[in-house]
Amino acid sequence: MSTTLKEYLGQNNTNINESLKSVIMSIAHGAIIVQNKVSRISLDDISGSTGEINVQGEEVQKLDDKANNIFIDEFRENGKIAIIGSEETENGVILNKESGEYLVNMDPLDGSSNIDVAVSVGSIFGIWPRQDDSCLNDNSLLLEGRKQDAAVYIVYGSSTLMVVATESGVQSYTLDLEKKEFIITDANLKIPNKSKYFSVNYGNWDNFSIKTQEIIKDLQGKYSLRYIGSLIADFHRNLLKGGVFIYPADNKSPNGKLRLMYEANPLAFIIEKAGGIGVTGKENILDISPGSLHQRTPLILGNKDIVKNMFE
Ligand code: P6P
Repeated sequence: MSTTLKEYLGQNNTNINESLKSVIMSIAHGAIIVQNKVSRISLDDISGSTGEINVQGEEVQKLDDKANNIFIDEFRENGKIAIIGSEETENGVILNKESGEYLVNMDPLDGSSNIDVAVSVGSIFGIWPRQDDSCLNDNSLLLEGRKQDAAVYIVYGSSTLMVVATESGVQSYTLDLEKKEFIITDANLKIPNKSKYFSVNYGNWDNFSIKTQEIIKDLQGKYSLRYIGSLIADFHRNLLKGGVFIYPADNKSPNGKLRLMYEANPLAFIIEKAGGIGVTGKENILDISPGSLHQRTPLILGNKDIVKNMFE
């Protein structure tokens, strides 16, 4: 008998309060809508860019915009979210000053530069409890990753998967397209002890520090290289099969490329609950005291035994 996300969250052993459950269900509902858009991108003429440049200085893909609006609408309807930070919006979006209990930082569509070639893309969410009832602004969103109550990502790939991490552990769900329900497929997801892969963009080799080049050379020959160029796809494979994802600081990106609040923090939370670790090379991602909503960070995610030895 297949257990749906709603049924699993309704069980007593999840120690997730009703408001947090409703936020996770809103993400699931938005993901079902986004999955349909992703699968029809060329049929509905929503491929390519809007012609605008976002706060990151990157071309906005039409589906970035749509995914952003779909999730913001879901969270507005939910009523439990006070404010949202998004890769696609320069400032936080205030939704509910009065009854908002949570704040969400999200990358509504990660990897969208790959979407026109049918490579897996994803949505990433960090969910924090609102810290106090004082005024809501961008600074309300800048909380350490360790303070998250939950983190969620969706992979829109050969199947559509949703991974949910809370204090009680990590679960994965697969979307049943006929029933339009997420069905649990792993109730206690853990990163395998043995690593199989390492993921890095060798195209940046000349920009890497000597230390980074030495670290990567040490991985060569021990593990197979897999690099899709879509963070969520590379992360999900390494989480399920064992492996290390490396996007370090380099001469081109001195602070790293990936964003702390809505990429590194949620994924570092998830991998730590699954038995792995997320670091910058100097410190644990989850301990960083954020300075700004779109700040970037070096990001290494993977098996503890490999990642810890890398930078000692
Ligand atoms: P590069 C996609 O554009 C993205 O933001 C992540 O999904 C991915 O991990 C990274 O950039 C890839 O960057 O420099 O290797 O193309």
